[in-house]
Amino acid sequence: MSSFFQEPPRLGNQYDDDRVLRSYLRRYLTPHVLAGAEPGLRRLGGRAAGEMIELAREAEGAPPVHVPFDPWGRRVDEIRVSPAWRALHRIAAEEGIVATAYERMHEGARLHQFALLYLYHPSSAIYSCPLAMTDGAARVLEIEADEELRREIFPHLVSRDPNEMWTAGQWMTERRGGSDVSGIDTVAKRDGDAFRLYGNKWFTSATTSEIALTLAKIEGSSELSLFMLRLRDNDGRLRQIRIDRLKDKLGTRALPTAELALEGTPAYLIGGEGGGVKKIATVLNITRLYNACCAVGFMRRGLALARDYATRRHAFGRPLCNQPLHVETLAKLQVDFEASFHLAFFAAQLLGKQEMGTATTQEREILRLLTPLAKLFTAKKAVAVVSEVLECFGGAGYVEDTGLPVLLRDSQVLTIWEGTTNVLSLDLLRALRCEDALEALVNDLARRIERIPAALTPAQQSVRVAIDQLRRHFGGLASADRTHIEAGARHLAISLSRTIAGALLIEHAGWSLERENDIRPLISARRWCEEGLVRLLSPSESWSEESRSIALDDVD
Ligand code: MFK
Repeated sequence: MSSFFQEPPRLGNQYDDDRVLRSYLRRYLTPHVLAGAEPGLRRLGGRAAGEMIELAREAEGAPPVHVPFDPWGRRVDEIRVSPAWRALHRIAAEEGIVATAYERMHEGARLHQFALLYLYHPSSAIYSCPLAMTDGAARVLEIEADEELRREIFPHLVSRDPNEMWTAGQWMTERRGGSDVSGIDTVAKRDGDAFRLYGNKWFTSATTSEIALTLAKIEGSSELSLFMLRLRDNDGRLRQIRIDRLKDKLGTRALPTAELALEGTPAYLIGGEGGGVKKIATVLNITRLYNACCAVGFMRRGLALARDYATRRHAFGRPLCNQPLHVETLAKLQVDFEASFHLAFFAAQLLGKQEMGTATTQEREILRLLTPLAKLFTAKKAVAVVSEVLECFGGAGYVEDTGLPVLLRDSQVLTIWEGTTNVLSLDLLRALRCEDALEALVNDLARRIERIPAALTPAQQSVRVAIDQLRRHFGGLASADRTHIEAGARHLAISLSRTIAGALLIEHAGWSLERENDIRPLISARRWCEEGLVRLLSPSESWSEESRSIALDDVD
């Protein structure tokens, strides 16, 4: 009998082991704030490498079940979830994953919260999804809801008590689509001071939540308005909601996602009639940044596992960590991860400032641009990085009970959920309509790379050239037609993201070299910029009959 077996990868404390996170927090949180935050970060870093991994595995292994009827034929539409899923809710509340952002004890509250989310997410079986929507709902209620509703609902959304904390859904998607929400058919009929909603929702994640935000047209109006639904009665039963079925998804299997019908569900109008898309955009902008944070969380988890494994796995007579090509592969993944990390956490910082009322006009404009960019760029990178991580494990990366394939299946949702890459590239064009936004951004980037260590001069030059190219390209768009502009939007979005990440990496590398005497951020910054930052298509390149002829060759 063969005695050969492979050593599994092991995880240490996910806070203590994370050089990139710790360096970033040291830089941007005051020593006093960091000292207050660290015990919680360290505790969660331990839980994320221990009990949460087991809970996530259990929750994945016991996906939610829809029970439409009770034994006597009465319609109940219960969704049964595993005890492990409920335990992940408890941990989220205890660790203040949502609450931290709303306690607003200091300007770095969002940054602190994103650090918690980043540690929590990869071990949460995507409980991070209900939390994202809960956070978005808390913010929209804070801004838009009347005093009474806010007093009743808001404290539950931001509670640290697992028994008091509620989660929220965000139910926009209907049969006609999740991207083009103008096709929403749900109708809101007046019922005294409140409303009742009638319609079908095609993707409703977190169907076990207590509340949901949704869009509907008030009877007689063609405009969408924003509504809040109280989903359950005092016995926890759904109120006038029929669940048709749970979705059978590629990943996110522990998360209940349903198709359902609103059959006169009581609803509260939020923020007055009309303007529904604009109001729910507040939720989307928060969930999109959660998406970015979760994407970097997955990348970091994949790397932590692959790095540890590289020290244990021997092939061709030596460990993987002594094999040059394997080391090169891990180094490239680290660079991609660091670039993504900086994009996501820069956005978190700006969001925190905006919420504290300390952001400048320019910072608010930058945040508006950065939100779709951080979402789309990190999501694409997460799929690529995690896919490569699986390859680092060879066949083991393709075997379910190693716990590795779930990382890839779950990463794929990040490119789709809350706006696909293309929808977000088009949202970038919407954000760029504010004429000063791009200028605010490139001026900010130029300032960040003014003072740098000599070793980064070529990287600095790459960012400067990229900024010039972006400025010129953007100037040229003024005379281009809409078809050409849209066709080139993804290239523009990726080029902007790469350039922003380049500037942020350079800036942090300078700080880290000076203050931490650490050369590693400099290596990442240099390598990132060497890869090339900008690939823009001229308007004539980006839309042509040539593209059409190969894109649609079977159907044209
Ligand atoms: C985690 C596990 C999940 C499990 C599986 C889930 C699978 C996926 C399920 C899904 O279906 S997820 C899909 C979720 N859907 C989205 O994320 C929506 C994507 N679509 C968009 O974002 C569209 O761009 C949008 C709906 C916003 C387009 O709608 P409109 O009505 O054509 O937008 P319009 O007219 O340009 O903008 C209306 C207003 O909102 C404008 O303001 P003004 O009235 O003042 O001009 C816009 O500026 C504003 N606006 C739009 N997007 C904004 C925004 N403001 C701030 N931030 C934004 N992001």
